Amino acid sequence: MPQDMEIDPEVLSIIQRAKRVTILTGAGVSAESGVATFRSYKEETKESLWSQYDPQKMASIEGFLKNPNRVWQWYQWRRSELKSKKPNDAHKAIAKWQQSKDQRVTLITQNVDGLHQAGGSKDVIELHGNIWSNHCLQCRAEYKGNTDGVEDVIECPKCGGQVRPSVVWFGEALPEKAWRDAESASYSCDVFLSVGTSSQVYPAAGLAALAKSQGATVIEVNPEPTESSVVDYFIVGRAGEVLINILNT
Ligand code: BJW
Ligand code: ZN
Repeated sequence: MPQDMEIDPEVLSIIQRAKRVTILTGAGVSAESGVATFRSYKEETKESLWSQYDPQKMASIEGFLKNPNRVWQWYQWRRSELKSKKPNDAHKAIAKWQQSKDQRVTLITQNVDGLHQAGGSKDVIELHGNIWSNHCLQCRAEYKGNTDGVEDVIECPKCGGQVRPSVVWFGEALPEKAWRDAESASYSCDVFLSVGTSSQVYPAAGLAALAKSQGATVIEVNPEPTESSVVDYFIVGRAGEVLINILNT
């Protein structure tokens, strides 16, 4: 989608009239920063994480308990990949939008990469945790030590348990406060904008339906059709280009 392409004026008008906008982002928002998605589309499929790694082995407590070092090393590799990544137009456009005086814009992300914060967003609701934090599996204490270059799982200094990345794996509950805030922002918005997510992973994927049940208009931004069945308007395009267009129109 070219930068100067017009988005359907009807959709733009709905977005502009909204007092409260809730944005849910997924891996597609970081794709333009060079971060691999989980279930990428078309030509990028080969590079997506789940096409190369088994989510059961890498992103579940069972996988971690079976082979903690393998999982730890995978996250260390992803951290080292992420170190050079910079926020892109999508992250920056959302951060700018959040500063609007006329609209209340709440950002919910499934991403763990911290790029929204690096792009200037504040009060980011992180549903799946943050890859830069670690905590003890046993006593849950945050581990604040430096993990740069650490190849094997660290022992918790408090209880001797295993230290793990503070992300949400399959089968695990989402952080309570983040989920509460996400539900309340979805309940109370006029427009729910779902950007760069395949809408396959629950409970995050259910927020759009929650918003719709309370009368919000659900708008999706994605270069590809998704699993979501509650979308009122679909904007085909990359996150950065579309969000800049929305903001500048
Ligand atoms: C672009 C673009 C560009 C490309 N611009 N777009 C039914 C109901 C409820 C739950 C379940 C259910 N069925 C099964 C479940 C369980 C499970 C689940 O949903 N599984 C499905 C896969 C079927 N859910 C869970 O297990 C969750 N927990 C849970 O349910 O707990 C229950 C419980 C309650 C109480 C006590 C105990 C338990 C937890 C889910 C955790 C997900 N974790 C991961 C890994 C995080 C850590 C890590 O990074 O390693 O989170 S999985 C992975 O998927 C990651 C993502 O946040 C998440 C979502 O992916 P996302 O963001 O949508 O990315 P992709 O790759 O799928 O899509 C990218 C999109 O971008 C594509 O559409 C592209 O087209 C697009 N794109 N370029 C815009 N430039
Ligand atoms: Zn501990």
